[in-house]
Amino acid sequence: MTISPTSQLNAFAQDVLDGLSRPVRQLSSKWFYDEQGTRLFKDIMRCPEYYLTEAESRIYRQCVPNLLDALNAPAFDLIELGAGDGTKTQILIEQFLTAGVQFSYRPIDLSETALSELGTLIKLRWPTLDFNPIQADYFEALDRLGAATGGRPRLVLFPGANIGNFSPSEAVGTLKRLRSFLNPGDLLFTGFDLKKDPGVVLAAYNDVGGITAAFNLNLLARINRELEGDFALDCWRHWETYDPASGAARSFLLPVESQQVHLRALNRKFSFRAWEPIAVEISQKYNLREIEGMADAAGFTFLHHVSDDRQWFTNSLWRV
Ligand code: AVJ
Repeated sequence: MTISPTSQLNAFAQDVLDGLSRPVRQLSSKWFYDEQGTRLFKDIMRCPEYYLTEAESRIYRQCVPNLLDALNAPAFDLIELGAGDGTKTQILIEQFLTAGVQFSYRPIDLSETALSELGTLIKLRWPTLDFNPIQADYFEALDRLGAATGGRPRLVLFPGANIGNFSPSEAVGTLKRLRSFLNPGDLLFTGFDLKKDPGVVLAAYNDVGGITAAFNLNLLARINRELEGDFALDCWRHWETYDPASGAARSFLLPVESQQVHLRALNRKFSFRAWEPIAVEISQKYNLREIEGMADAAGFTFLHHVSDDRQWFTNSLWRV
């Protein structure tokens, strides 16, 4: 099942219109992941500065006994919110299979590119695995999955600090809503990036190779491609900030000179003053205590954290 391309295009167009019409312009980071954006994000994951992927992989190599213990069932459904190319998830799948538990795998992602690559990989490596990807928004997908699980508990993975793309209050709202789709006994295993040396965080979103800059600028390129825009890409710069008090890393796109942008497909023009920012992404960092508070605020029971040795990243296990 996939959403029809037109409804996705309309959602994108609507979001761009709304975001660019605000007093402080804003574009949602969820639109980063078209074909080029998906490729650029894979390059980010290989940047030496981008520590998150490796940290979570190390956690995935050691957490499976904890997960199986908490599940305490011979069979379960593995649901993944924002699966991407599933490289890390394969570490878990391998171990689940070795442990001899029965499970289905339902990765959810907005990126068609990521899901089709993931599908190719899974079918090659584990042809008999019960695998069924859903290309949609998290909640649209959960809605389609419905409540019936035949008594099998669900293990929901929310990996990669994807939750960091919400502000703390939006994150609690999202987690509450997520909980409303789950049954008592279901588990949620969420990746959170932790507060740390601000220099380390800033470098991760400001790599010297300029991959993150290209990734962010691709959003304007996507608007040019899909909405017939004429953003003068050479005039835009990537700017990253990190506030160690709130834990918010933020990305902005800034025009070095004033310009008018015409989105022909929408028949709309937008004027930008020089250096007038578009806010494009928040990557929120937390500490362990804040995460436990979020579990509580969202109505989950906190079980435990699995963190990497440096305490740079944690995956937190909660039960409904
Ligand atoms: C995929 C949301 C986890 O915020 O760290 C990486 C996306 N943006 N570099 C993050 C991202 C710039 C990433 N997440």
